[in-house]
Amino acid sequence: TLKKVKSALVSVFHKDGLDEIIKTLHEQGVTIYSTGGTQAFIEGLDVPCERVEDLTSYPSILGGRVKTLHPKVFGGILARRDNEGDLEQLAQYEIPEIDLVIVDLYPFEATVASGAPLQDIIEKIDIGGISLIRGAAKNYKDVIIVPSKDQYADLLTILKEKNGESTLEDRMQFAAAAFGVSSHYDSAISNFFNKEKDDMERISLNNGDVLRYGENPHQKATVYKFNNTKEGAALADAKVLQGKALSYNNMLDADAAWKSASDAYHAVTHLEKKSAVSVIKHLNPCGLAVSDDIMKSLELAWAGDPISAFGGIICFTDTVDAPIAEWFAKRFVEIIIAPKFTDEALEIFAKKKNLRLLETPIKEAITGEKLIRSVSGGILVQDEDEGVDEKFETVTKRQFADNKMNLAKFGITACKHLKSNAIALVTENEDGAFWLTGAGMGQPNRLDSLRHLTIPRFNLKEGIDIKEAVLISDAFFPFRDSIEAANEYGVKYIVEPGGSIRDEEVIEACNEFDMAMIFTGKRHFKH
Ligand code: 93A
Repeated sequence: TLKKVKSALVSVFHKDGLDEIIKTLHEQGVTIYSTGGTQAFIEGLDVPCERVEDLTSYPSILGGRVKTLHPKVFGGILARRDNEGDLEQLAQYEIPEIDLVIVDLYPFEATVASGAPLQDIIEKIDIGGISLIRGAAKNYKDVIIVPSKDQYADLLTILKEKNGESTLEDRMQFAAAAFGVSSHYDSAISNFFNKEKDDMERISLNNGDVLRYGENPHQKATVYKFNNTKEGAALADAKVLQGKALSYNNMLDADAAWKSASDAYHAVTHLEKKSAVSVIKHLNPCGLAVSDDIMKSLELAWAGDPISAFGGIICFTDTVDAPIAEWFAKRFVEIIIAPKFTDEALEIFAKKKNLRLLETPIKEAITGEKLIRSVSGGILVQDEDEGVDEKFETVTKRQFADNKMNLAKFGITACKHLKSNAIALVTENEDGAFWLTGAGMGQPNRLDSLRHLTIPRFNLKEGIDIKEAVLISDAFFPFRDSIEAANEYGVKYIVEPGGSIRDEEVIEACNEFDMAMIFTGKRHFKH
Protein backbone atom coordinates (compact mmCIF):
# COMPACT_ATOMS: atom_id res chain seq x y z
CA THR A 1 0.00 0.00 0.00
CA LEU A 2 2.99 2.34 -0.05
CA LYS A 3 2.37 5.01 -2.68
CA LYS A 4 4.84 7.55 -3.92
CA VAL A 5 3.71 11.02 -4.89
CA LYS A 6 4.38 11.65 -8.57
CA SER A 7 1.86 14.34 -9.44
CA ALA A 8 0.10 17.02 -7.43
CA LEU A 9 -2.72 19.49 -7.92
CA VAL A 10 -2.30 22.61 -5.84
CA SER A 11 -5.06 25.22 -5.51
CA VAL A 12 -4.90 27.32 -2.36
CA PHE A 13 -6.42 30.60 -1.27
CA HIS A 14 -3.83 31.53 1.35
CA LYS A 15 -0.39 31.00 -0.10
CA ASP A 16 1.57 31.27 3.15
CA GLY A 17 3.44 28.16 4.24
CA LEU A 18 3.26 26.71 0.73
CA ASP A 19 6.81 27.50 -0.47
CA GLU A 20 8.56 24.73 1.46
CA ILE A 21 6.08 22.18 0.17
CA ILE A 22 6.43 23.31 -3.43
CA LYS A 23 10.23 23.27 -3.25
CA THR A 24 10.23 19.79 -1.76
CA LEU A 25 7.78 18.50 -4.39
CA HIS A 26 10.00 19.99 -7.07
CA GLU A 27 13.16 18.39 -5.63
CA GLN A 28 11.41 15.04 -5.74
CA GLY A 29 10.49 15.47 -9.40
CA VAL A 30 6.74 15.72 -8.79
CA THR A 31 4.63 17.18 -11.62
CA ILE A 32 2.64 20.10 -10.27
CA TYR A 33 -0.69 21.28 -11.71
CA SER A 34 -2.15 24.51 -10.48
CA THR A 35 -4.80 27.24 -10.80
CA GLY A 36 -4.32 30.96 -11.59
CA GLY A 37 -3.10 32.66 -8.43
CA THR A 38 -1.45 29.56 -7.03
CA GLN A 39 0.34 28.94 -10.31
CA ALA A 40 1.72 32.50 -10.27
CA PHE A 41 2.94 31.91 -6.72
CA ILE A 42 4.65 28.66 -7.69
CA GLU A 43 6.31 30.18 -10.73
CA GLY A 44 7.47 32.98 -8.45
CA LEU A 45 9.45 30.33 -6.61
CA ASP A 46 11.14 29.39 -9.90
CA VAL A 47 9.38 26.06 -9.95
CA PRO A 48 7.75 24.95 -13.21
CA CYS A 49 4.07 24.08 -13.07
CA GLU A 50 1.33 22.95 -15.44
CA ARG A 51 -1.69 25.20 -15.79
CA VAL A 52 -5.02 23.53 -15.10
CA GLU A 53 -6.33 25.55 -18.06
CA ASP A 54 -3.88 23.75 -20.39
CA LEU A 55 -4.94 20.41 -18.95
CA THR A 56 -8.66 21.06 -19.46
CA SER A 57 -8.25 23.18 -22.62
CA TYR A 58 -10.64 25.61 -20.97
CA PRO A 59 -9.86 28.97 -19.45
CA SER A 60 -10.99 29.77 -15.93
CA ILE A 61 -14.51 31.12 -16.59
CA LEU A 62 -17.31 33.04 -14.86
CA GLY A 63 -14.86 35.16 -12.91
CA GLY A 64 -13.15 32.07 -11.49
CA ARG A 65 -16.34 30.26 -10.49
CA VAL A 66 -15.35 27.42 -12.85
CA LYS A 67 -11.62 26.66 -12.71
CA THR A 68 -11.03 23.04 -11.78
CA LEU A 69 -14.53 21.65 -12.33
CA HIS A 70 -13.68 19.41 -15.27
CA PRO A 71 -13.42 15.64 -15.97
CA LYS A 72 -9.77 16.06 -16.89
CA VAL A 73 -9.13 17.17 -13.33
CA PHE A 74 -11.62 15.03 -11.44
CA GLY A 75 -10.96 11.93 -13.57
CA GLY A 76 -7.31 11.92 -12.50
CA ILE A 77 -8.28 12.29 -8.86
CA LEU A 78 -11.14 9.79 -8.69
CA ALA A 79 -9.80 6.97 -10.89
CA ARG A 80 -9.27 3.72 -8.99
CA ARG A 81 -5.71 2.66 -9.71
CA ASP A 82 -6.58 -1.05 -9.31
CA ASN A 83 -9.54 -0.82 -11.71
CA GLU A 84 -8.63 -1.64 -15.28
CA GLY A 85 -11.68 0.10 -16.72
CA ASP A 86 -10.84 3.32 -14.90
CA LEU A 87 -7.24 3.23 -16.11
CA GLU A 88 -8.32 2.51 -19.69
CA GLN A 89 -10.57 5.54 -19.61
CA LEU A 90 -7.77 7.74 -18.26
CA ALA A 91 -5.67 6.63 -21.22
CA GLN A 92 -8.54 7.04 -23.68
CA TYR A 93 -9.27 10.64 -22.63
CA GLU A 94 -5.66 11.56 -21.91
CA ILE A 95 -6.28 12.26 -18.28
CA PRO A 96 -3.19 12.34 -16.05
CA GLU A 97 -3.30 10.63 -12.65
CA ILE A 98 -3.14 13.01 -9.73
CA ASP A 99 -2.01 11.51 -6.46
CA LEU A 100 -1.70 14.52 -4.19
CA VAL A 101 -4.28 17.32 -3.88
CA ILE A 102 -3.53 20.42 -1.81
CA VAL A 103 -6.39 22.84 -1.23
CA ASP A 104 -7.04 25.84 0.98
CA LEU A 105 -10.68 26.92 0.61
CA TYR A 106 -12.07 30.39 0.00
CA PRO A 107 -12.38 31.96 3.48
CA PHE A 108 -16.17 31.84 3.84
CA GLU A 109 -16.37 32.28 7.62
CA ALA A 110 -13.83 35.10 7.74
CA THR A 111 -15.76 36.93 5.00
CA VAL A 112 -19.01 36.64 6.96
CA ALA A 113 -17.22 37.82 10.12
CA SER A 114 -15.78 40.84 8.30
CA GLY A 115 -19.31 42.15 7.75
CA ALA A 116 -18.89 42.01 3.97
CA PRO A 117 -22.00 42.50 1.81
CA LEU A 118 -24.07 39.44 0.87
CA GLN A 119 -22.76 39.34 -2.70
CA ASP A 120 -19.13 39.08 -1.52
CA ILE A 121 -20.08 36.37 0.96
CA ILE A 122 -21.77 34.31 -1.76
CA GLU A 123 -18.66 34.56 -3.97
CA LYS A 124 -16.65 33.09 -1.10
CA ILE A 125 -18.59 29.83 -1.21
CA ASP A 126 -15.93 27.52 -2.63
CA ILE A 127 -17.32 24.95 -5.09
CA GLY A 128 -14.30 23.62 -6.97
CA GLY A 129 -12.09 23.45 -3.88
CA ILE A 130 -14.64 21.60 -1.80
CA SER A 131 -15.19 19.14 -4.68
CA LEU A 132 -11.45 18.56 -4.98
CA ILE A 133 -11.33 17.85 -1.25
CA ARG A 134 -14.26 15.45 -1.34
CA GLY A 135 -13.07 13.72 -4.53
CA ALA A 136 -9.53 13.19 -3.30
CA ALA A 137 -10.72 12.09 0.15
CA LYS A 138 -13.16 9.60 -1.39
CA ASN A 139 -10.26 8.09 -3.32
CA TYR A 140 -7.94 8.01 -0.28
CA LYS A 141 -6.81 4.51 -1.29
CA ASP A 142 -4.76 6.16 -4.02
CA VAL A 143 -4.65 9.88 -3.27
CA ILE A 144 -3.36 12.10 -0.46
CA ILE A 145 -5.68 15.02 0.31
CA VAL A 146 -4.29 18.04 2.15
CA PRO A 147 -7.49 20.03 2.84
CA SER A 148 -5.97 23.02 4.65
CA LYS A 149 -2.80 24.64 5.92
CA ASP A 150 -3.19 22.69 9.16
CA GLN A 151 -2.10 19.51 7.38
CA TYR A 152 1.07 20.99 5.76
CA ALA A 153 3.32 19.71 8.58
CA ASP A 154 1.98 16.15 8.20
CA LEU A 155 2.55 16.30 4.46
CA LEU A 156 6.10 17.55 4.90
CA THR A 157 6.83 14.61 7.20
CA ILE A 158 5.79 12.22 4.42
CA LEU A 159 7.64 14.13 1.71
CA LYS A 160 10.86 14.62 3.64
CA GLU A 161 11.13 11.75 6.08
CA LYS A 162 9.43 9.06 4.00
CA ASN A 163 10.66 10.20 0.61
CA GLY A 164 7.11 10.98 -0.53
CA GLU A 165 5.81 7.50 0.25
CA SER A 166 2.55 7.24 2.20
CA THR A 167 0.78 4.25 3.70
CA LEU A 168 -2.93 3.57 3.32
CA GLU A 169 -3.30 4.53 6.98
CA ASP A 170 -1.59 7.88 6.35
CA ARG A 171 -3.94 8.62 3.47
CA MET A 172 -6.97 7.61 5.45
CA GLN A 173 -5.97 10.06 8.19
CA PHE A 174 -5.71 12.84 5.62
CA ALA A 175 -9.16 11.86 4.30
CA ALA A 176 -10.63 11.97 7.81
CA ALA A 177 -9.26 15.50 8.28
CA ALA A 178 -10.59 16.39 4.82
CA PHE A 179 -14.17 15.38 5.59
CA GLY A 180 -13.84 17.30 8.87
CA VAL A 181 -12.88 20.40 6.88
CA SER A 182 -15.66 19.98 4.32
CA SER A 183 -18.34 19.31 6.92
CA HIS A 184 -17.27 22.31 9.02
CA TYR A 185 -17.25 24.46 5.89
CA ASP A 186 -20.74 23.40 4.80
CA SER A 187 -22.13 23.82 8.33
CA ALA A 188 -20.88 27.40 8.37
CA ILE A 189 -22.64 28.03 5.05
CA SER A 190 -25.81 26.35 6.24
CA ASN A 191 -25.84 28.39 9.49
CA PHE A 192 -25.37 31.57 7.53
CA PHE A 193 -28.19 30.82 5.11
CA ASN A 194 -30.64 29.81 7.79
CA LYS A 195 -29.94 32.95 9.78
CA GLU A 196 -30.37 35.10 6.68
CA LYS A 197 -33.63 33.37 5.90
CA ASP A 198 -34.92 33.96 9.46
CA ASP A 199 -34.02 37.63 9.28
CA MET A 200 -35.77 38.01 5.93
CA GLU A 201 -38.90 36.34 7.25
CA ARG A 202 -38.86 38.54 10.31
CA ILE A 203 -38.62 41.61 8.16
CA SER A 204 -41.38 40.68 5.76
CA LEU A 205 -44.51 42.47 6.88
CA ASN A 206 -48.22 41.85 7.12
CA ASN A 207 -50.57 44.42 5.69
CA GLY A 208 -50.52 47.51 7.85
CA ASP A 209 -53.27 48.38 10.34
CA VAL A 210 -54.16 52.04 10.21
CA LEU A 211 -53.49 53.79 13.52
CA ARG A 212 -55.72 56.47 15.03
CA TYR A 213 -53.12 59.05 13.97
CA GLY A 214 -49.38 59.64 14.03
CA GLU A 215 -47.27 61.47 16.54
CA ASN A 216 -49.71 64.39 16.11
CA PRO A 217 -53.30 64.29 14.87
CA HIS A 218 -52.41 65.78 11.48
CA GLN A 219 -49.97 62.91 10.79
CA LYS A 220 -51.26 59.62 9.37
CA ALA A 221 -49.74 56.39 10.70
CA THR A 222 -49.83 52.65 10.18
CA VAL A 223 -48.51 49.70 12.14
CA TYR A 224 -46.99 46.82 10.18
CA LYS A 225 -46.39 43.55 11.96
CA PHE A 226 -43.50 41.21 11.37
CA ASN A 227 -44.39 37.77 10.13
CA ASN A 228 -43.17 34.81 12.16
CA THR A 229 -42.90 36.52 15.56
CA LYS A 230 -43.88 33.99 18.18
CA GLU A 231 -47.60 34.11 18.84
CA GLY A 232 -48.45 36.60 21.54
CA ALA A 233 -44.81 37.33 22.30
CA ALA A 234 -44.68 40.70 20.59
CA LEU A 235 -46.28 43.98 21.56
CA ALA A 236 -47.62 44.62 18.07
CA ASP A 237 -49.62 41.40 18.41
CA ALA A 238 -51.16 42.25 21.80
CA LYS A 239 -54.89 41.60 22.06
CA VAL A 240 -56.83 44.85 22.47
CA LEU A 241 -59.62 44.08 24.96
CA GLN A 242 -61.27 47.49 25.11
CA GLY A 243 -60.87 51.20 24.47
CA LYS A 244 -60.61 53.59 21.54
CA ALA A 245 -58.20 52.98 18.65
CA LEU A 246 -54.48 53.18 19.38
CA SER A 247 -52.28 55.95 18.03
CA TYR A 248 -48.64 55.94 17.02
CA ASN A 249 -47.51 57.31 20.41
CA ASN A 250 -49.72 54.79 22.18
CA MET A 251 -47.96 51.92 20.40
CA LEU A 252 -44.52 53.31 21.22
CA ASP A 253 -45.37 53.94 24.87
CA ALA A 254 -47.04 50.56 25.22
CA ASP A 255 -43.90 48.93 23.82
CA ALA A 256 -41.68 50.86 26.24
CA ALA A 257 -43.96 49.89 29.16
CA TRP A 258 -43.98 46.23 28.16
CA LYS A 259 -40.22 46.06 27.64
CA SER A 260 -39.25 47.88 30.83
CA ALA A 261 -41.63 45.92 33.08
CA SER A 262 -40.55 42.62 31.52
CA ASP A 263 -36.84 43.44 31.69
CA ALA A 264 -37.15 44.57 35.32
CA TYR A 265 -38.94 41.30 36.07
CA HIS A 266 -36.09 39.29 34.50
CA ALA A 267 -33.36 41.39 36.17
CA VAL A 268 -34.61 40.67 39.70
CA THR A 269 -33.47 37.34 41.10
CA HIS A 270 -33.59 37.74 44.89
CA LEU A 271 -37.38 37.35 45.26
CA GLU A 272 -39.10 34.00 45.13
CA LYS A 273 -42.37 35.48 43.94
CA LYS A 274 -42.04 38.66 41.91
CA SER A 275 -44.34 41.13 40.26
CA ALA A 276 -43.13 44.04 38.14
CA VAL A 277 -44.93 47.25 37.20
CA SER A 278 -43.82 50.07 34.92
CA VAL A 279 -45.35 53.51 34.41
CA ILE A 280 -44.38 55.17 31.12
CA LYS A 281 -44.62 58.73 29.94
CA HIS A 282 -43.29 59.77 26.55
CA LEU A 283 -41.30 56.56 26.24
CA ASN A 284 -39.55 56.94 29.60
CA PRO A 285 -40.28 54.93 32.72
CA CYS A 286 -41.25 57.49 35.36
CA GLY A 287 -42.00 54.59 37.68
CA LEU A 288 -40.68 51.04 37.79
CA ALA A 289 -40.89 48.58 40.64
CA VAL A 290 -40.50 44.89 41.41
CA SER A 291 -41.76 43.37 44.67
CA ASP A 292 -43.43 40.17 45.82
CA ASP A 293 -46.92 41.64 45.39
CA ILE A 294 -48.71 43.29 42.47
CA MET A 295 -50.39 46.03 44.55
CA LYS A 296 -47.16 46.87 46.34
CA SER A 297 -45.33 47.16 43.02
CA LEU A 298 -48.08 49.33 41.57
CA GLU A 299 -47.92 51.76 44.51
CA LEU A 300 -44.13 51.96 44.35
CA ALA A 301 -44.12 52.44 40.58
CA TRP A 302 -46.71 55.19 40.91
CA ALA A 303 -44.78 56.83 43.76
CA GLY A 304 -41.68 57.08 41.53
CA ASP A 305 -43.19 60.20 39.97
CA PRO A 306 -46.92 60.61 40.77
CA ILE A 307 -47.27 63.85 38.81
CA SER A 308 -45.95 62.35 35.55
CA ALA A 309 -47.90 59.14 36.08
CA PHE A 310 -51.09 61.06 35.21
CA GLY A 311 -52.14 59.90 31.75
CA GLY A 312 -49.42 57.27 31.79
CA ILE A 313 -49.14 53.83 30.24
CA ILE A 314 -48.89 51.00 32.77
CA CYS A 315 -47.60 47.48 32.30
CA PHE A 316 -47.97 44.59 34.74
CA THR A 317 -46.22 41.23 34.64
CA ASP A 318 -49.00 39.64 36.71
CA THR A 319 -52.73 39.08 36.27
CA VAL A 320 -54.68 42.27 36.90
CA ASP A 321 -57.55 41.59 39.32
CA ALA A 322 -60.47 43.56 40.81
CA PRO A 323 -58.53 45.40 43.57
CA ILE A 324 -56.07 46.68 40.97
CA ALA A 325 -58.94 47.75 38.70
CA GLU A 326 -60.57 49.58 41.64
CA TRP A 327 -57.29 51.33 42.38
CA PHE A 328 -57.50 53.03 38.98
CA ALA A 329 -61.09 54.24 39.56
CA LYS A 330 -59.97 57.77 40.45
CA ARG A 331 -56.77 57.84 38.41
CA PHE A 332 -56.44 58.68 34.74
CA VAL A 333 -54.20 56.44 32.61
CA GLU A 334 -54.19 55.84 28.86
CA ILE A 335 -53.32 52.15 28.56
CA ILE A 336 -52.95 49.17 30.86
CA ILE A 337 -51.02 46.13 29.65
CA ALA A 338 -50.99 42.78 31.40
CA PRO A 339 -50.59 39.10 30.59
CA LYS A 340 -54.16 38.56 31.86
CA PHE A 341 -57.15 40.46 33.25
CA THR A 342 -59.72 38.72 35.48
CA ASP A 343 -63.39 38.98 34.47
CA GLU A 344 -64.12 41.11 37.57
CA ALA A 345 -61.31 43.50 36.61
CA LEU A 346 -62.67 43.75 33.05
CA GLU A 347 -66.12 44.58 34.40
CA ILE A 348 -64.74 47.42 36.51
CA PHE A 349 -62.59 48.78 33.68
CA ALA A 350 -65.54 48.65 31.27
CA LYS A 351 -66.81 51.90 32.84
CA LYS A 352 -63.76 53.72 31.48
CA LYS A 353 -64.73 53.64 27.82
CA ASN A 354 -61.57 55.25 26.48
CA LEU A 355 -59.08 53.28 28.54
CA ARG A 356 -57.27 50.71 26.41
CA LEU A 357 -56.52 47.29 27.85
CA LEU A 358 -53.89 45.22 26.07
CA GLU A 359 -53.36 41.58 26.87
CA THR A 360 -49.96 40.07 26.04
CA PRO A 361 -47.50 37.68 27.73
CA ILE A 362 -44.43 39.31 29.23
CA LYS A 363 -41.45 39.79 26.94
CA GLU A 364 -38.82 37.08 27.02
CA ALA A 365 -35.42 38.11 28.41
CA ILE A 366 -33.73 37.67 25.02
CA THR A 367 -35.77 37.82 21.82
CA GLY A 368 -33.06 38.75 19.33
CA GLU A 369 -35.55 41.08 17.66
CA LYS A 370 -34.22 43.89 15.49
CA LEU A 371 -34.94 47.53 16.17
CA ILE A 372 -35.78 49.55 13.08
CA ARG A 373 -35.90 53.34 12.72
CA SER A 374 -35.81 55.60 9.75
CA VAL A 375 -33.56 58.38 8.63
CA SER A 376 -34.31 60.48 5.59
CA GLY A 377 -33.83 58.17 2.63
CA GLY A 378 -33.11 54.99 4.56
CA ILE A 379 -33.70 52.77 7.52
CA LEU A 380 -31.48 51.84 10.43
CA VAL A 381 -31.53 48.35 11.87
CA GLN A 382 -29.87 47.30 15.10
CA ASP A 383 -30.04 44.58 17.73
CA GLU A 384 -32.08 45.13 20.89
CA ASP A 385 -30.06 46.05 23.98
CA GLU A 386 -31.10 42.91 25.81
CA GLY A 387 -29.86 40.91 28.80
CA VAL A 388 -28.45 41.80 32.21
CA ASP A 389 -24.93 43.20 32.77
CA GLU A 390 -22.59 40.73 34.42
CA LYS A 391 -19.29 42.56 34.93
CA PHE A 392 -19.03 44.60 38.14
CA GLU A 393 -15.65 46.04 39.05
CA THR A 394 -15.35 48.21 42.15
CA VAL A 395 -12.92 51.02 41.35
CA THR A 396 -13.05 53.02 44.59
CA LYS A 397 -11.50 52.53 48.04
CA ARG A 398 -14.95 51.94 49.46
CA GLN A 399 -16.26 48.55 48.39
CA PHE A 400 -19.63 48.13 46.76
CA ALA A 401 -21.59 46.12 49.32
CA ASP A 402 -22.46 42.62 48.10
CA ASN A 403 -26.14 43.05 48.88
CA LYS A 404 -26.21 46.08 46.57
CA MET A 405 -25.34 44.06 43.44
CA ASN A 406 -28.90 42.89 42.80
CA LEU A 407 -30.19 46.40 43.27
CA ALA A 408 -27.51 47.64 40.85
CA LYS A 409 -28.69 45.16 38.20
CA PHE A 410 -32.27 46.33 38.59
CA GLY A 411 -31.05 49.93 38.38
CA ILE A 412 -29.07 49.32 35.18
CA THR A 413 -32.22 47.82 33.66
CA ALA A 414 -34.24 50.88 34.65
CA CYS A 415 -31.55 53.21 33.34
CA LYS A 416 -31.33 51.30 30.05
CA HIS A 417 -34.97 52.20 29.33
CA LEU A 418 -34.50 55.91 29.99
CA LYS A 419 -33.61 58.23 27.13
CA SER A 420 -30.00 59.44 27.16
CA ASN A 421 -28.48 61.12 28.97
CA ALA A 422 -29.96 58.82 31.58
CA ILE A 423 -29.52 58.71 35.35
CA ALA A 424 -31.51 56.34 37.54
CA LEU A 425 -31.67 56.23 41.32
CA VAL A 426 -32.99 52.96 42.74
CA THR A 427 -33.88 51.93 46.27
CA GLU A 428 -34.51 48.71 48.13
CA ASN A 429 -37.28 48.65 50.73
CA GLU A 430 -37.09 46.62 53.95
CA ASP A 431 -39.22 43.87 52.38
CA GLY A 432 -36.83 43.50 49.43
CA ALA A 433 -38.90 45.54 46.95
CA PHE A 434 -36.82 47.42 44.35
CA TRP A 435 -38.06 50.67 42.84
CA LEU A 436 -37.06 53.58 40.72
CA THR A 437 -36.99 56.51 43.13
CA GLY A 438 -35.40 59.08 40.86
CA ALA A 439 -35.01 59.39 37.10
CA GLY A 440 -33.25 62.03 35.04
CA MET A 441 -33.32 61.68 31.27
CA GLY A 442 -33.24 63.27 27.86
CA GLN A 443 -31.01 66.22 28.78
CA PRO A 444 -28.23 67.10 26.36
CA ASN A 445 -25.68 66.86 29.18
CA ARG A 446 -25.27 64.29 31.94
CA LEU A 447 -25.01 66.86 34.72
CA ASP A 448 -28.44 68.28 33.93
CA SER A 449 -29.98 64.80 33.87
CA LEU A 450 -28.54 64.30 37.33
CA ARG A 451 -29.78 67.67 38.55
CA HIS A 452 -33.25 66.92 37.14
CA LEU A 453 -33.68 63.71 39.13
CA THR A 454 -37.36 63.44 39.98
CA ILE A 455 -36.75 62.71 43.61
CA PRO A 456 -35.80 66.15 44.94
CA ARG A 457 -38.36 67.79 42.71
CA PHE A 458 -41.19 65.84 44.29
CA ASN A 459 -39.69 66.08 47.74
CA LEU A 460 -40.02 62.37 48.24
CA LYS A 461 -36.84 62.13 50.27
CA GLU A 462 -38.91 61.25 53.29
CA GLY A 463 -38.75 57.54 53.89
CA ILE A 464 -36.00 56.99 51.35
CA ASP A 465 -32.49 56.66 52.69
CA ILE A 466 -30.47 58.02 49.81
CA LYS A 467 -27.28 56.78 51.45
CA GLU A 468 -28.51 53.26 50.71
CA ALA A 469 -29.78 53.95 47.19
CA VAL A 470 -27.77 53.16 44.04
CA LEU A 471 -27.31 55.74 41.30
CA ILE A 472 -26.74 54.51 37.74
CA SER A 473 -25.50 56.41 34.71
CA ASP A 474 -26.09 55.01 31.19
CA ALA A 475 -22.65 56.20 30.04
CA PHE A 476 -19.46 57.35 31.73
CA PHE A 477 -19.25 60.59 33.72
CA PRO A 478 -16.97 62.85 31.71
CA PHE A 479 -16.12 65.13 34.65
CA ARG A 480 -16.16 65.12 38.44
CA ASP A 481 -18.96 67.70 38.54
CA SER A 482 -21.62 64.96 38.33
CA ILE A 483 -20.07 63.21 41.33
CA GLU A 484 -20.22 66.46 43.26
CA ALA A 485 -23.91 66.82 42.34
CA ALA A 486 -24.57 63.21 43.41
CA ASN A 487 -22.83 63.96 46.68
CA GLU A 488 -25.24 66.83 47.30
CA TYR A 489 -28.10 64.31 47.23
CA GLY A 490 -26.16 62.15 49.71
CA VAL A 491 -25.63 59.26 47.24
CA LYS A 492 -23.01 56.68 48.32
CA TYR A 493 -23.26 54.03 45.59
CA ILE A 494 -22.70 54.74 41.90
CA VAL A 495 -22.66 52.47 38.84
CA GLU A 496 -21.35 53.59 35.46
CA PRO A 497 -19.61 51.92 32.50
CA GLY A 498 -16.25 53.74 32.88
CA GLY A 499 -14.05 54.49 29.90
CA SER A 500 -13.66 58.28 30.15
CA ILE A 501 -10.21 59.82 29.77
CA ARG A 502 -11.00 61.43 33.14
CA ASP A 503 -11.97 58.20 34.93
CA GLU A 504 -9.18 58.84 37.45
CA GLU A 505 -10.56 62.27 38.30
CA VAL A 506 -14.07 60.81 38.72
CA ILE A 507 -12.82 57.95 40.93
CA GLU A 508 -10.80 60.42 42.98
CA ALA A 509 -13.95 62.49 43.58
CA CYS A 510 -15.80 59.37 44.74
CA ASN A 511 -12.95 58.55 47.12
CA GLU A 512 -13.07 62.08 48.52
CA PHE A 513 -16.77 61.68 49.29
CA ASP A 514 -16.34 58.09 50.56
CA MET A 515 -18.53 56.73 47.77
CA ALA A 516 -18.36 53.23 46.27
CA MET A 517 -18.29 53.10 42.49
CA ILE A 518 -18.62 50.21 40.06
CA PHE A 519 -17.50 50.11 36.43
CA THR A 520 -19.52 47.73 34.23
CA GLY A 521 -17.68 48.26 30.95
CA LYS A 522 -21.04 48.38 29.14
CA ARG A 523 -22.79 51.51 27.90
CA HIS A 524 -26.57 51.70 27.52
CA PHE A 525 -27.40 54.70 25.38
CA LYS A 526 -30.98 55.08 24.21
CA HIS A 527 -31.50 57.86 21.72
O1 93A B 1 -14.89 29.36 -7.59
S1 93A B 1 -14.54 27.99 -7.33
O2 93A B 1 -15.45 27.29 -6.53
N1 93A B 1 -14.42 27.18 -8.72
C1 93A B 1 -13.46 26.30 -8.97
O3 93A B 1 -13.57 25.59 -9.97
C2 93A B 1 -12.33 26.21 -8.08
N2 93A B 1 -11.25 25.44 -8.10
C3 93A B 1 -10.45 25.76 -7.07
N3 93A B 1 -13.11 27.97 -6.61
C4 93A B 1 -12.20 27.05 -6.96
N4 93A B 1 -11.03 26.76 -6.35
C5 93A B 1 -10.49 27.52 -5.21
O4 93A B 1 -9.68 28.56 -5.75
C6 93A B 1 -9.59 26.79 -4.26
O5 93A B 1 -10.28 26.15 -3.20
C7 93A B 1 -8.70 27.89 -3.74
O6 93A B 1 -9.25 28.47 -2.56
C8 93A B 1 -8.69 28.95 -4.83
C9 93A B 1 -7.35 29.08 -5.47
O7 93A B 1 -7.42 29.95 -6.56
P1 93A B 1 -6.08 30.59 -7.20
O8 93A B 1 -5.13 29.49 -7.38
O9 93A B 1 -6.52 31.21 -8.49
O10 93A B 1 -5.58 31.61 -6.20
